[in-house]
Amino acid sequence: MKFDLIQKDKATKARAATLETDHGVIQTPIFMPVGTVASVKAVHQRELKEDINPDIILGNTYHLYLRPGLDVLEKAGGLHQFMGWDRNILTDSGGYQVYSLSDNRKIKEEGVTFKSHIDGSKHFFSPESAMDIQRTIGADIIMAFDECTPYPCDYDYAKKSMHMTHRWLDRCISHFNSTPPKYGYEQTLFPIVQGSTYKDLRKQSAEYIASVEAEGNAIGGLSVGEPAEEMYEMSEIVCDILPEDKPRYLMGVGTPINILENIALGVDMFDCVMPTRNARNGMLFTAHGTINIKNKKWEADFSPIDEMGITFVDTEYSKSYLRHLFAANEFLGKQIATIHNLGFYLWLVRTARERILAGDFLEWKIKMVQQMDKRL
Ligand code: PRF
Repeated sequence: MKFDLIQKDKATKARAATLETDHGVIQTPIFMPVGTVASVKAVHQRELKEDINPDIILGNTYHLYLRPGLDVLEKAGGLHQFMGWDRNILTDSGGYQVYSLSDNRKIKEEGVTFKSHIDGSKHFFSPESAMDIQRTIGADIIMAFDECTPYPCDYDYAKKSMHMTHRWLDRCISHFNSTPPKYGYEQTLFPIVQGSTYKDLRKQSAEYIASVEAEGNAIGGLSVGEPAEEMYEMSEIVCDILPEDKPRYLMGVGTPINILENIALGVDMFDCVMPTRNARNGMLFTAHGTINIKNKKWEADFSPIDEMGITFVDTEYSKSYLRHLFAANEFLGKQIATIHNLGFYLWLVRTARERILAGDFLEWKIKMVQQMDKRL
């Protein structure tokens, strides 16, 4: 993997860069649409590629391991082939989804036992198996196996958990290095900083993660219920320690405002279910605030969904029509809303990049944050 820092913003810590893997170039800052079960929910590949146009999407080890399972993925020749996506894929390691979705999970030094949320069957993930599974899924960027602590989390637990995540990282690295990629292209492992909302732990964890000299680094354990200000404070401490010449990925973040604030602190990569999940519930993100399209006020509003027209759905359909689709519980409503939201998120990070390159990112960010902090 190759990372080129192209421009550092003068007024903030924002950066514009490019990241290159065997599946192509990723221009950063980037937002990665979430495709948990080998599908970015409600979006066809053609719309994803041509209309939304991200350089990379995300998949989940936990879900893909349970269904369709590794046999099918391996026979397909990996996830890219299986789902018809020839650009980059990043997979999360499974730990986080085990904690949030499965029943009866038990976390031990050796690994985590859990019951499938699908059929209750029992499974075990370890740092080693998380590497093997992600090798088989075939993502370009794979994540270390970590524990994401809940919020709030007492200091002693956060500290113990962070040290275990570091020991798990050592196991991930040695196992990863001793197993070759399966499909002929390179895979890259990103370690994850933890440490809850404690400054000293965050600092210690970022120093440890930096010391292993991976090709890219991630920040976990944030956006789990803490106030946004606390997230920004932790993100800043960590970004200031992580190496400048490697990409920084903030996991599971967030709202459009969270994304701009974290870009300003030096984060390059983001993912979140918010644009897709909220779309399916009728919530639209726009440059002028959020819209609940189910609201009666849109009943006879025949103006376009979004005057900006970032994707074709924005001007092809009216607010009134989209509201009707939601009222009638039509699949198409969810599809339109998802394309709109992902189109907007990708526009946001692309424009952030343009503003960084043009040298007026801060002014633009301040204006956008103020504008977007509204309900329409
Ligand atoms: N760890 C992993 N995946 C994650 C997180 C984490 O801490 C988060 C936290 N926001 C989202 N996804 N492995």
